[in-house]
Amino acid sequence: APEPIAPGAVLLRGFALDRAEALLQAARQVIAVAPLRHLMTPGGRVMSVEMSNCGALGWTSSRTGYRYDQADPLSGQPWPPMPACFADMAMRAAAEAGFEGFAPDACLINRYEPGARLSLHQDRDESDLSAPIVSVSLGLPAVFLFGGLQRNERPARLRLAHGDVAVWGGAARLAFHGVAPLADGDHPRLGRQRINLTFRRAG
Ligand code: MD5
Ligand code: FE
Repeated sequence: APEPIAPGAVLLRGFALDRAEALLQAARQVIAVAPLRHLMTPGGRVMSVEMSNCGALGWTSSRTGYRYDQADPLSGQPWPPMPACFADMAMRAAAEAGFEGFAPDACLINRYEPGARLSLHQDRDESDLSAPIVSVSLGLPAVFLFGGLQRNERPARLRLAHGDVAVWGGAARLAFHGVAPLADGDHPRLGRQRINLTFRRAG
């Protein structure tokens, strides 16, 4: 059953469990073409999370800023197409959370090793902020930090485990959020890592 996290935000515990193998296999095919890499922030720091993308648009960061791009800057080629099982999962999860007709054009793949983190930020590089964001957690559990509309609000902590899907829309769409440094562990399927698939309507 969908668990409300906050206005606009819903947690679907285990929603992706029965499709996790298909998602991981498809992710492996994407990153064989568009490898995971550590991006640079505009401030000049190397991100601890490794990223890649699939779909028409991909999120990247460099000294120049954050942006969505049709091409992988590493290869100059378009990002790999979004696998059907990815788009299908995202659409079904969004519908379960009350967002009918979600059609993502961008999927960011984030890979966390123990110690990797994502500092508090807002997702605001997308042109249509009325579309939700769907995120799928795979592998080691993470402590997700869910804040308010202002950076200085102390964030709530939410454990996200293998197979959990969160849908962030409405009032939560612009909430500050992040991921605490990943605790070490050994996931039976994925070992010492967490993979997060983040589906967005970017263009
Ligand atoms: C992650 N990734 O676990 C998260 C999942 C990112 C990112 O934050 O930008 O790559 S997406 C979580 C999210 C998105 C939009 C709004 C909110 C959370 N929120 O309101 O908390 O790797
Ligand atoms: Fe984010």
